[in-house]
Amino acid sequence: MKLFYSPNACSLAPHIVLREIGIPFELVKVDLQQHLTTSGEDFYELNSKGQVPLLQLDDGQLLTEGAIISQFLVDQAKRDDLLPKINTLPRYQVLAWMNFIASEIHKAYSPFFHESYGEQTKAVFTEILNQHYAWIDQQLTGRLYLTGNYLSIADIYLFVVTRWAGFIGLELTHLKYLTSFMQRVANRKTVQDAIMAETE
Ligand SMILES: N[C@@H](CCC(=O)N[C@@H](CS)C(=O)NCC(=O)O)C(=O)O
Repeated sequence: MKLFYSPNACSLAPHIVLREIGIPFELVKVDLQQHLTTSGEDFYELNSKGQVPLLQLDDGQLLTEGAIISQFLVDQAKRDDLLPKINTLPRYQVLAWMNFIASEIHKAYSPFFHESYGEQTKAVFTEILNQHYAWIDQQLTGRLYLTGNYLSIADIYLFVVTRWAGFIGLELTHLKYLTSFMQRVANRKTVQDAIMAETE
């Protein structure tokens, strides 16, 4: 399998998942300014959305959308610790978090990464992110991870997008449950290896 990624982008989430399930994979770096891979391929030819992550299977089939790529990977690996079995409520509780993170958190960072958004828009999204993170901090009270005491793909996704708070100067250290959650996930070897591999 090949994972097309950009350093520290949302593609880090399926990258960490690949390391958690321990299957062989290849990383292909994409320059998101030029939309070119390191070998000079036009990335739009592979993914007409122009976005990472993109997963390419050994037979050439392609899958986009990070939240879905993570589900596909853990299902393939039968890792129901990272995403519980189909037809059980805990699975849909993890998926509810995945959807919340994708729709409410991930995209709320967009104004900070595109120059066309003005300061007023950034202020609005700072407020939105602060409200969501205060709520997430409450949800983490008395538990190690979002849905209990075991890591799931939702925790990995939340970790990846919440790292961006540091890049945009969003102060979250007053949220003590969220802060210890971030540290807990950051301490995992798979996470450290993935971040290191992306910075090489
Ligand atoms: N809905 C997509 C969004 C992916 C996305 O926003 N990717 C960003 C990096 S985090 C990207 O590739 N941006 C470059 C572009 O849109 O041209 C997903 O969840 O996978």
